[in-house]
Amino acid sequence: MKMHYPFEPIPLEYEFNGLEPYIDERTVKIHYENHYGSYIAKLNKLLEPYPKYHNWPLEMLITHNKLLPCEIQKDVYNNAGGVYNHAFYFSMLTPFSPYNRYPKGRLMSAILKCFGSFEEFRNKLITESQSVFGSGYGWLLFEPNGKLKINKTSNQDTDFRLFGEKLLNIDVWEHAYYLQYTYKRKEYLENIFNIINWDKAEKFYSDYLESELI
Ligand code: MN3
Repeated sequence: MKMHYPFEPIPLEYEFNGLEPYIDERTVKIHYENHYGSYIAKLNKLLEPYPKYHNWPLEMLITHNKLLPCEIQKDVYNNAGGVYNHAFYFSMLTPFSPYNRYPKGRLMSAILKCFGSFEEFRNKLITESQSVFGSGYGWLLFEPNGKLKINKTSNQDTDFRLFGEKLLNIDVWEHAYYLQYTYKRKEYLENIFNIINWDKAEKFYSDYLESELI
């Protein structure tokens, strides 16, 4: 995502009702238009009076946040994180297909190697995401040697130490599921496994391995 000011939402690769029954139309629409949309609007508004930063890519607003004027640092950090995390989240979901229930190829091999079974991996990612205190994200990442790692972040933090090595994030802010699942975060997490874009995650992983010749 090498975007810069003025930021725009990434187009959704599915309809608002495309993730049903696992995430309902209303939740996706409000999440995309109002929550994600509001991070974008706020970020643009914050940066508007500062043309010096209009060519900064999104990632840089987060990684080099301390170089920004003090009065906008914190708000830019939070809103740029919100834009980044949501773009990634929405891009890693896809309508249910019986042919996309698991990753294939090298990512699946790595999952089996690191976690023993897909079921074990699934349980670990659900447990880690469920245990986010308050709001945040669960992540599937990989280290430079290709080893998979499950992690979690708070609020709109993004683990940029691992930037470029991310495969998946799961939004566990209440707005991501509360309309449909109320307090049942675990049920949302179990269901989201039906609509993860494993083809895309597989491609990120394979492309990385190819580039590194691991
Ligand atoms: Mn969200």
